[in-house]
Amino acid sequence: MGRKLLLANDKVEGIRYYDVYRREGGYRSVEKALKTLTPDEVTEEVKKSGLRGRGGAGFPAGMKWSFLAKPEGIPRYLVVNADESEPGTFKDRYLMEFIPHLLIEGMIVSSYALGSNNSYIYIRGEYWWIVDILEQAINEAKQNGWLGNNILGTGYNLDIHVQRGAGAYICGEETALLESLEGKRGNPRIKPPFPAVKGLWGCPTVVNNVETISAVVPIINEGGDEYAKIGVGKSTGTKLISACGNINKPGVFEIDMTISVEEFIFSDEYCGGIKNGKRLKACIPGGSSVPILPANLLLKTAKGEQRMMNYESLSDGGFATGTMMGSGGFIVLDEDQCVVKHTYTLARFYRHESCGQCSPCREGTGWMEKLLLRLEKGEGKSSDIDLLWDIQRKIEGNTICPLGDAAAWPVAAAIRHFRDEFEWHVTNAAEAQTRNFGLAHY
Ligand code: L3W
Ligand code: SF4
Repeated sequence: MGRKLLLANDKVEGIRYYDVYRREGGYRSVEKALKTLTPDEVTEEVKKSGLRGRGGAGFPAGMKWSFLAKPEGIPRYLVVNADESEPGTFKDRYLMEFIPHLLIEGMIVSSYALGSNNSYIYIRGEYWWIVDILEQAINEAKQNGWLGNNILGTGYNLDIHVQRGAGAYICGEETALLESLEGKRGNPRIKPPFPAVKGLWGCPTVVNNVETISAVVPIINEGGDEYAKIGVGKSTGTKLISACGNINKPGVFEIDMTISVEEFIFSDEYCGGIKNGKRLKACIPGGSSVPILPANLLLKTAKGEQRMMNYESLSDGGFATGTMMGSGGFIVLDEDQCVVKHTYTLARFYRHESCGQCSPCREGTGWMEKLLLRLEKGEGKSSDIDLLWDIQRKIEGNTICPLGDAAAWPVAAAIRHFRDEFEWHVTNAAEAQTRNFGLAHY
């Protein structure tokens, strides 16, 4: 059983409410930070912890905080990215729905470190019921003196605002999110400038994921050095994984990044093995945007070592034989699943969610969807597979935001590792045409 830092008391009855959360030790990190540490010292603890952004990119959080520009007289903002829309990813929903005060507590400490007096939670519109939960938690925190003016008599002021998105995946990209928060269409901005220099309303802004900001609470309580001792290498602390697909125990798990992928899938403590006694075929371990891996490369790296559930091991071998930790949305496929169908389902999603600003993404995602549907229906040609490969290569690295890459990588990995399955749909067209060619569901 690994260490639990975020989900240590998620099963305690009533933990959603202030009294119980406080009784369980909640808001200690605010007392410690505001009363005994300077803002720079809080940032230093986060740096020492080695915490990496939990939204998908794994960028070091403390480093991002230290990039924040601090011009005199200009407000600074903390924006929490709660626009969790990555297929297969539902860990932030769990945190916000069941332990909302953990996020609020993390936001108070983080806002203090960054010098933000107005901080925002931008939440996925479909999580409408969680807006009420968060607003209730914010009100409770305010009534008990943790928000508002002169918090704990320190002279520090903070208000937290919740803003709902309107159902666009692209608003999870940090600059599209800021555009949307400003009341505009959620089109990604060209970076640089990064939000840390020019963010919300042109002011310096840190955008961090829900899980990242929640992790600041145990970092301050235990100290950055202690946090860094958990995990391995540059994968410090714990990571939430939302597991779904053909497994016995779908759900949200907290791991300390020292366990193997095999243990995660097959042990009863986590996924409990493959459903109905089937065999493991493949897995997309980091949310739909990261490359799919066949079972052999998933469980062992190309060097023959056990693949571990951490940033370094999952990406070992690059995209030729590895993948990414991403957002921790772990999608498991059994032997009956059709990779062409899954790839088509994802391509359809990215085509629908492309904002349309860049031609390679706008046009390429549409082309990929059409070709994949044609192949899936048994109406494709062998040359369609090469055409697909060519299109994804022309998207990758040629767009304003990572949605282009996110659309290209799953297609590239599916062809790289499962080309025979694509070929099967061409050479066995008559049989492919008799199969149900609807969408795959996770
Ligand atoms: C200041 C610099 N800041 C980088 C900051 C940057 C951002 C962070 C990471 O995409 C990935 C994407 C999805 N000065 C900086 C700097 N920064 N250099 O660091 O930046 P970046 O561009 O590497 O990534 P990103 O734009 O944050 C995130 C993948 O995650 N993904 C999607 C997840 C989706 C969800 C969701 O639905 N909630 O999490 C899954 O794997 O494809 O590659 O803050 O500003 N010099
Ligand atoms: Fe929009 Fe796609 Fe370009 Fe991102 S890559 S800005 S989603 S068109």
